[in-house]
Amino acid sequence: MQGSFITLEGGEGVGKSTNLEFVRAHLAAAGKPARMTREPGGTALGERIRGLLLDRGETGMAADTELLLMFAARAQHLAQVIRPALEAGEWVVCDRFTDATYAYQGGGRGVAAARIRLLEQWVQDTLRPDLTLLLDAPVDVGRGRMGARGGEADRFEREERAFFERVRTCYLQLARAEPAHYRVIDAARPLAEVQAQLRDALNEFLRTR
Ligand code: Z5A
Repeated sequence: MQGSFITLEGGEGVGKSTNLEFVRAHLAAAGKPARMTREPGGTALGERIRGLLLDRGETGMAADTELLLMFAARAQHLAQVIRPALEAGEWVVCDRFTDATYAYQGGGRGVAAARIRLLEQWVQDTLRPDLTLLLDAPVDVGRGRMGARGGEADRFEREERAFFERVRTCYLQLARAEPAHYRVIDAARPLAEVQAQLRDALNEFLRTR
């Protein structure tokens, strides 16, 4: 029996890292222990590619190079982790996946969606997430939280505000285009309320499995 594939998406500072453990624990309590992973990364090679992608020192990276590196890491992740787990009947929860490519490389950088779709079909074939939890918050809320969290900004976090507005718009368009596969979570709410929305979305999904 094939497992289920859930992804967590959203702009910077919306609370993906904060809520991953909540999602893991909720699924485990429902009898569906999940393999937790992330993109870019999730494998030793993928984490090395992630290092290149986030490195602030990589100042001249072309948008197509960035796109191809995202899919190179994803191809490895699918071959080594995601497909074997799903085929073994496991549940997989991934912090970001191909929607992030549409949002950041497509919306943010302006790469044509057709180019992304081509790579998506090549690398994933028919594999798509069964459920995407899109954590959505106004850009200033996410940026404010990141500022409060501190630490050095990576290559993406240094982008200007308009970049993140385009990212958010693109995510919301993806969710509107395929409402059956997305749950949009109002991530601007206090944490307890965000987690109540996540619990409802997960319970609704669990009922279908
Ligand atoms: N990227 C891409 O371009 N293309 C792709 O295909 C893929 C990725 C897969 C790395 O991702 C970068 O890769 C990412 C897009 C690009 N760059 N950006 N931006 P990442 O997921 O590692 O990086 P991130 O988006 O910057 O995640 P993050 O920095 O870890 O943010 P987060 O996980 O969404 O937020 P958080 O750390 O959980 O929360 C931020 C702070 O807010 C923290 O202090 C929390 O305690 C606080 N918080 C969280 N929720 C709340 C609520 N509800 N109320 C109040 N405070 C809260």
